[in-house]
Amino acid sequence: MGKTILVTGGAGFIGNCFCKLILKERPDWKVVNVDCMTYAANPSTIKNEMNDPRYVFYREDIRRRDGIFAIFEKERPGIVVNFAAESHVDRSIENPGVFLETNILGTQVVMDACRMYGVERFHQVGTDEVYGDLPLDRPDLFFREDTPIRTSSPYSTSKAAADLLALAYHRTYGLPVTVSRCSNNYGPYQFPEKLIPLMINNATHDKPLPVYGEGLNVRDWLYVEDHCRGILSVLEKGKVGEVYNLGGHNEKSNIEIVKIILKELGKPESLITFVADRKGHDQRYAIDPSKAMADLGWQPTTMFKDGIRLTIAWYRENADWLDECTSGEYRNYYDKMYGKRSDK
Ligand code: NAD
Ligand code: TDX
Repeated sequence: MGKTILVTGGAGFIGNCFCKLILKERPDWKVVNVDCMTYAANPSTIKNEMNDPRYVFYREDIRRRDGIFAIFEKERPGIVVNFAAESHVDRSIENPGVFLETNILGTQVVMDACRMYGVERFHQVGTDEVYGDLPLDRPDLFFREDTPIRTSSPYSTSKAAADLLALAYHRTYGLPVTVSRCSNNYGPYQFPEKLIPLMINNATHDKPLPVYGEGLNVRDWLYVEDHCRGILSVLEKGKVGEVYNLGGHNEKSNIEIVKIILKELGKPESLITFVADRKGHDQRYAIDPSKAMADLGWQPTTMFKDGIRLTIAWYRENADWLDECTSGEYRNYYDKMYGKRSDK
């Protein structure tokens, strides 16, 4: 057996894709997934991996020091990748506390375990949202690794704090840390609170598509497997103490995305409803990925037009998975977030 890699948040959208990638492409690695299964995790997401003898799952919360240390004591991972987080900006605006607890203090617990047991690498999965936003009328500007941190939401602030704490653990304690900051991901298994799966789900059921503001905000979309390959490149070729931006120059406004989804599903644009804007809504995200490309030889391979078709097809073929996510708590969430959100 080769390496043991411990992944936190491996039952979520990106962490699960990463576990699947490692199991497929690193046949002598063992994968330990630590996830407390919040609302964002659907047990069906990990059901195939559960049968793999190279995969172990622990239902544990990264905020629980005793539980996390006990897993490290037993598994002795060589590599740790921290995906676990509260990840939805709108929820952070409603309830910031849990974002600070999981995203900052949870990261601290995982890094303390790394220090105690010794690891070859701790990798922190970060976001481009830590750089704030770019103006819509300056298409020449991009986020670089040395762009100042300037956060907008409680979510991005908690992620920035976690990045900085990880880099501080490197400098202060010599923990072998790397950080990646990625743009918006899309693909199978994304929880339908995020733009693309929410719009696919609503359009499929002929429900209104709630576009915030005028739909002109721009996001830089990356297919989830390309992100996971980027993280693997950082683990295998990246330099300790460094930050790597991951993105694919794939900027689209929200309204463009919504129209592409409607067209692909054969649904009318009359389903689009413009609703009250998100508080503090970031205008534009756009990554300059040239450092990762030059230093790691990484680059995205999935074109948006192919990735979005694959994604829509996956949601159509996995209606049961989507139904599992949208039963129960989701309905309360949806009513609270969108029920009283006035039309513009
Ligand atoms: P997600 O919400 O789909 O999944 C998060 C997972 O973490 C869930 O399985 C959840 O159960 C688990 N989790 C949450 N709190 C936990 C805790 N206290 N202890 C243990 N497990 C816990 O999120 P995602 O979209 O897969 O994002 C994964 C990571 O990537 C996050 O750190 C996020 O900030 C970052 N990121 C996401 C995007 C994106 O577009 N989705 C882009 C850049 C970076
Ligand atoms: O119903 C909606 N209507 C709408 O217009 C939703 C859910 C979103 N939007 C807009 C807001 C954003 O401009 O779509 C854009 C994308 O929104 P989200 O999917 O919520 O993503 P975003 O806020 O950009 O953050 C995402 O990318 C960076 C992830 O959720 C983060 O975890 C990641 O760090």
